[in-house]
Amino acid sequence: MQRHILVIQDLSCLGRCSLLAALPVFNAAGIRATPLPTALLSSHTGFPGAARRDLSEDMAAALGQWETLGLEFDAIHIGYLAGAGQLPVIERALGLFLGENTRLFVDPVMGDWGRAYSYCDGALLEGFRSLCARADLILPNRTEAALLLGEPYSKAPDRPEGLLRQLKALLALGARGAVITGSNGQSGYTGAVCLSEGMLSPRAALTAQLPGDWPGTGDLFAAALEAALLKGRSLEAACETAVQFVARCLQGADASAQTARFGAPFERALPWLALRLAD
Ligand code: PXL
Repeated sequence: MQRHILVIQDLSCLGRCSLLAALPVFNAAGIRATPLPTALLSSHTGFPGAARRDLSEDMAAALGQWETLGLEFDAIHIGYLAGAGQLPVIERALGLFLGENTRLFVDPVMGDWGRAYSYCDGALLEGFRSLCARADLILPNRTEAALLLGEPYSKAPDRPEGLLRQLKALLALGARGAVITGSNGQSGYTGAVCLSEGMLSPRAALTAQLPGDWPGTGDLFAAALEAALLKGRSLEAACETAVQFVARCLQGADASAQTARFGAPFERALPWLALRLAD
């Protein structure tokens, strides 16, 4: 049976992040992906002057129709929300579609490089904390992990003990698995560390840090990792595939700020991912 995922995050028209990145990745892996857009933006927020519309009402209307259609999902991904005001409609979506065999993936999109995005307030942080507590897997970056744990963001080079402690603390919040992504930009490496209830020890998947400040790499990473999990791979193997996929998206790409802000040229790495995740 073809796998089916409900992808709840924004549609940003320019900048190849969120839905624009996630849907092709799932599709290349042979997974059916149904979007529930949380917001419509003319571009991601790294461009000045992005026009932004909160789609809460449209989400409720879509759920009203979908409720009558007997839909089933193997997984639900929750990413960028328009704000804490959307938590009730997210709850409704989970009430309708989070079945016993549905995996919940939460990417608590709240900030990057040590700074919370301006739309992230205490209510959204609390909302993401409780969503994370119910998740099968959460995928915070280093900034978001610190926010979830109520810790200051550390600019110091990554230390394995520190990341392990954070992974364990994230599982203590209630999540059954956690992946911390990204790097502090100083070590020359980037990638992810993961731990789940079923693993004896944490695992790291690393790659050389490539130049450029690319929006959407977290969304590409999350989609590739979730696709691999839905294709039956272990968390450790899925992490490795997702790290390699993002590296292949960026290898040799023009990393000038003028180009990179339009997002990673992931299209050329999709055939590799499709082969890697073929049945
Ligand atoms: O990739 C995360 C993300 C998602 N959605 C919007 C964003 C960003 C990061 O800046 O601006 C609208």
